[in-house]
Amino acid sequence: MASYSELQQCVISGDKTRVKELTQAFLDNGKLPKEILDEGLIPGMAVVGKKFEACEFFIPEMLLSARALNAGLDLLKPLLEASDVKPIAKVLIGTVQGDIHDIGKNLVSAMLRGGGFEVIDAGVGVSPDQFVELAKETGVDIVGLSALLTTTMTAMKDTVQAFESDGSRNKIKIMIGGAPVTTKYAEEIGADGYARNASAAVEMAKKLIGAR
Ligand code: B12
Repeated sequence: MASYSELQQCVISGDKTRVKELTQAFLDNGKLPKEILDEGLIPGMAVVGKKFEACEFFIPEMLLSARALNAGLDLLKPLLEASDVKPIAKVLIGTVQGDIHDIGKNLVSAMLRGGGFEVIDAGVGVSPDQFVELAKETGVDIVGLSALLTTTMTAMKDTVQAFESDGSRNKIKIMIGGAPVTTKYAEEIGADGYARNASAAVEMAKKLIGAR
């Protein structure tokens, strides 16, 4: 039986084929999708981030690792999303303006769906006005903002303000997440909550709509 450290290594080396094989093997052996994520895929990607910071990895390596991670996620997503309960609330989620990182957002979407939420995914690079428009069109209860760059975090503040200016801020709850974001930042910009990972995002969403 393969180990989670081998799966981590394959994410780090960007070996898409092997990541897919190992993820499937863990599933065949009865491992839970969430465990495969938390013990294998995500820690592997965390190492990639550290290597990038230490200038040992550059964009091409990061992209290869992201592709490898996605190959595993593709197998896990349907299982994380499998849920036959009636949606408890609607969530609009997107990566903020200027930011194209979407792996974390996609994971949060999958876990929210699995947690019984209906999710409308606005994609990446979503401007404050687009968030406001989409939230209106779809009548969502919660808006989720994702940012992975310190330079795009400020777009979260602009988005909260766009809801304020529009007069629709009191109709929705806003939760934020992404590597550079913190609870303190959520408080500072007037968001309703922050969650550090996809499972915590589901808990936070339930808390925000009072369904816990
Ligand atoms: C993969 C990756 C890329 C890929 C993205 C592929 C894709 N489709 O997403 C590529 C190669 C394209 C890329 C590009 C860039 N990247 Co990049 N990237 C990463 C990397 C290695 C991993 C991110 C990731 O997917 N992590 C795995 C997921 C599962 O974790 P996550 O995103 O954090 O999401 C979890 C939580 O944060 C939370 N969450 C996320 N969103 C939300 C939303 C809500 C509502 C909630 C509640 C929770 C939540 O739940 C998620 C699941 O658990 C990080 C390093 C890191 N450690 O974060 C750098 C990193 C984010 N990138 C970085 C940089 C600098 C860049 C570039 C600017 C590089 C460049 N010079 O061009 C560009 C930016 C392009 C742009 N405009 O956006 C820096 C940011 C530094 C900073 N402080 O701003 C990082 C931190 C690397 C580093 N250590 O320096 N990147």
